[in-house]
Amino acid sequence: MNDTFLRACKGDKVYPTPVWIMRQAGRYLPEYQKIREKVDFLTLCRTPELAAEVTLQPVDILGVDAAILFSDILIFMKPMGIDLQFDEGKGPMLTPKIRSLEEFQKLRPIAPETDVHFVLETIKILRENLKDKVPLIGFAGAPFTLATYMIEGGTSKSFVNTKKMMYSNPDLFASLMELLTDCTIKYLNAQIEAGAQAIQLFDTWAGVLTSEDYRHFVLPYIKRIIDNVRKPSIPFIFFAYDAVHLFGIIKDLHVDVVGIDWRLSVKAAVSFLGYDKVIQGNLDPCALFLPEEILKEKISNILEDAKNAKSHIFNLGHGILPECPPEKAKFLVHCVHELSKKYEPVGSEKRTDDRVDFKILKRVFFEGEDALKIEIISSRYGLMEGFLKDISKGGMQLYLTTPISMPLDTKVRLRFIIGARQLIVNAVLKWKAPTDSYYSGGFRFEDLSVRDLDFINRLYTANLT
Ligand code: 1CP
Repeated sequence: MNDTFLRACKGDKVYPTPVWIMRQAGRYLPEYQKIREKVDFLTLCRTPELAAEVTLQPVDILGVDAAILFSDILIFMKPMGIDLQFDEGKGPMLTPKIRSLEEFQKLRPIAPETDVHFVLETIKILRENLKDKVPLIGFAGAPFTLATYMIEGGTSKSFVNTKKMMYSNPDLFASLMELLTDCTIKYLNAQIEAGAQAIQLFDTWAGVLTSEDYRHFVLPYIKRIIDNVRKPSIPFIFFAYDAVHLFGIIKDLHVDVVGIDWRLSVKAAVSFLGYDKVIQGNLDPCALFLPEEILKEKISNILEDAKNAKSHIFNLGHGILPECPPEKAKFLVHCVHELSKKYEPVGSEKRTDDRVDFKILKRVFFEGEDALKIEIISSRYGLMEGFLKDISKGGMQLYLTTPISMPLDTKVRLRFIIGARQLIVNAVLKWKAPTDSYYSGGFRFEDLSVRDLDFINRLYTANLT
């Protein structure tokens, strides 16, 4: 199976960069439209053989590196007691609107195995069909986004009824969020049980809240979902749309991947979210209307920016538009695969046992000498603290204050992070026996260019606060 997507989710730098497209099964594909001529959208979602067929279409037609279950975030509204209709061109319509305690009390929690058995069957069919192809992503809508549809009765511009309930009846709003959180946890775990190999949580309307309100009214529920769904073997992707102002909150979520929309450059997003994050995104869906040469340049810029991220999964910054020519989507996938190959390390760069980020905190005196206090994130050993000394062209000394047992000779890929700048070098660590207060070892740099050396020299003179 092509596992580039799953490996990238877990933080491996993968070449070529994996790519999938939000709403990749959809109206822009004539093959999808052909099926939709015969059945309406909800029937399509509720018929496992057909839902599986349209899920597979973009995998076969575009060559994407992941499949996403064909369904909708609103699919469990009906079992909750809400009538859902999709009228052509109008988007979803939900009745009754949930605006009072009486309406809320009529809602039912879902039992995925019976209420949305068709989704679970679709997943099973897909896993069988995708065996030698690509991994399958399951998904759900985040409680706030679902709540907006339930309160507004459909899509909205101002979300006035949602905010009105949030401010004037916070208890009712919290009860609705609580119920939706329970349903989402059950629903996502049922998808995992059925075979979903990664999960994406869509918080499409997160951005309409201030960061203060998001933190207060929404974040606890997001955290509860992550705590109850995320597993080491099942990467968790969090996608919030139009949410740059929420990056300070999103950055601390315990997720594997952060999906970003198209508004901010990947470079800026990485510096806000941190170099230890896997980023998914973020070409503007409208960029697919550009002439090929310019489109290629935009894709190339994103790949270049993403060099700084822990790892990168290419995607659009939001769903592909029904007007998009399918050949442009094909071109996109091809370009991502071709253009990202050049970033693959060659020769000695490939031999890495461990990947270590050194976050330089401040200059200090250590053992009577000038040193750098560092926070260390090792792909093998996790978070540690220590000091760096004797930094030179050839190598440096590392002192760890966190006890670990490490092989005597470890090949590592070191990333120095100082403010928004960073440097990646390959090194070999020769580990010495520990003393009472710290473990120490010497790094020998394997390849260090003159420019890199300059960066290292600057580490010592940098004004760290
Ligand atoms: O006419 C049609 O064929 C229906 C169009 C359509 C499709 C193809 C809708 C109606 N939903 C979907 C599928 C869908 N929806 C997927 C399938 C998997 C994929 O290929 O990506 C997914 C993941 C969704 C998720 C979804 N539905 C979201 C979150 C993602 C996002 O776009 O931000 C939201 C907000 C919805 C609600 C929804 N469903 C459909 C529409 C047109 C909308 C948006 C309405 C609005 O603007 O409020």
